[in-house]
Amino acid sequence: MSDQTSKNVILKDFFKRNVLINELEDIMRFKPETLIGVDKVSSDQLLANGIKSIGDLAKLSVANLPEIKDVLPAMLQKWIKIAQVIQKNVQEHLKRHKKLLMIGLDNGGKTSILAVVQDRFSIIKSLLPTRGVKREKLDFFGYPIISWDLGGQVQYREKLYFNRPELFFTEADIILYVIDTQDPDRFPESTNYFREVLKVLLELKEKPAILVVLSKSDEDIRKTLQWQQNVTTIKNKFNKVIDEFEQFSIDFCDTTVYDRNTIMHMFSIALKKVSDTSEIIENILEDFCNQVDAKAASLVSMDSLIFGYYTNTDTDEMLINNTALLLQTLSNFYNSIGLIREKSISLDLPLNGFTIRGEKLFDYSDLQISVYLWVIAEDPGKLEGKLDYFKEQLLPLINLFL
Ligand SMILES: Nc1nc2c(ncn2[C@@H]2O[C@H](COP(=O)(O)OP(=O)(O)OP(=O)(O)O)[C@@H](O)[C@H]2O)c(=O)[nH]1
Ligand SMILES: [Mg+2]
Repeated sequence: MSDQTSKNVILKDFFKRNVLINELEDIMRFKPETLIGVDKVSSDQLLANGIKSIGDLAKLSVANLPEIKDVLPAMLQKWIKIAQVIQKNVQEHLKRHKKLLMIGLDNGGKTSILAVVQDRFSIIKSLLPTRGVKREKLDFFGYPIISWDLGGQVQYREKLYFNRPELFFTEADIILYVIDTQDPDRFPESTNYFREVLKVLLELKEKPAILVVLSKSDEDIRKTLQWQQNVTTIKNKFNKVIDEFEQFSIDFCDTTVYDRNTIMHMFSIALKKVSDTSEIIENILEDFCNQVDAKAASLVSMDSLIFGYYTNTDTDEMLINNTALLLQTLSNFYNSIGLIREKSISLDLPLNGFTIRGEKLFDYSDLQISVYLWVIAEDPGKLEGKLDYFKEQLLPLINLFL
């Protein structure tokens, strides 16, 4: 945010005093007369020549100036250059944000998920169906994201998105495809929509990270046979579609708005797919595993953000991350009822032939949230003496990720 504020201050200098800049991306739609030095007569002439916005001005070429009545070529040249500087700044700013597309049928829970990420729980009860596309800026642990929430009602799906796909599906970093696990009647419809989306991405040569979000996986419902069958059906149907399009790597992740952790967990997985920093973390974790003869390692914060992990098998991945999340929840609970005074734990879970151990590394953010290193190792004793090395290697990188 502070970065955006400083950009606004610099760009503001190009505009007349009374011009209010709320959102940087709106600037390109401002009229030419909002720029300092563009008088009303010139502005009207620009408009008469189809130059209606700063964006239109930026598209002109100084080498090939159009002739415009009452506007001196030198002035026009200057305005074009200013518009191009503004455009470059705005584009650079927007590029730093990850573009997140929320896609899925109406009533799937897309807008609710975005509300939870922003801690706006109270609005969930009164949410109305999203009309068209709603763009929003989010800040996920300091990670700048622009979310595009594509309302899933049939009129938008059929008449809007696929008529001009390039307006909606290009340059996305992450797609969260949301499906309501409690609504089996609509699984076929959702599968078809998912296929259409992949088809259009293929045509546009776009390759975002895709996560299929199994929404409304509420704690009580998860225990029912019906829900478990529903999830199996969804996975079977979606995997068939995924097989049709080899080039996409797609994961599944279940969430419920009644447990914020599930949503933070899902976002961590999605961001991990597009973040270089977590790749670096993964490399260091691999290196560390080799040094201490561990077969898996994961870095998890007490509020369930998985910073990165290294595992060789899917089973180990499930084992380490689920154990970490569950034991940390348990530790938070013990802490809340005063059974453990310190917010720090070192947990050992001896299983057949190996141990899962969690060691507190440090606290992050003003809220002092603990971050733990979890490992699966035959001999966790080898971890001792190596933790300091680990802290020195990893801490600077974690700071990058935050
Ligand atoms: N039980 C349950 N209900 C949920 C969950 N998430 C969302 N809902 C409910 O599902 C309904 C639809 O949620 P929305 O977030 O508006 O759905 P959407 O996907 O944005 O729908 P459109 O905007 O029409 O595309 C609301 O009544 C929510 O309260 C969940 O995890 N569990
Ligand atoms: Mg919505």
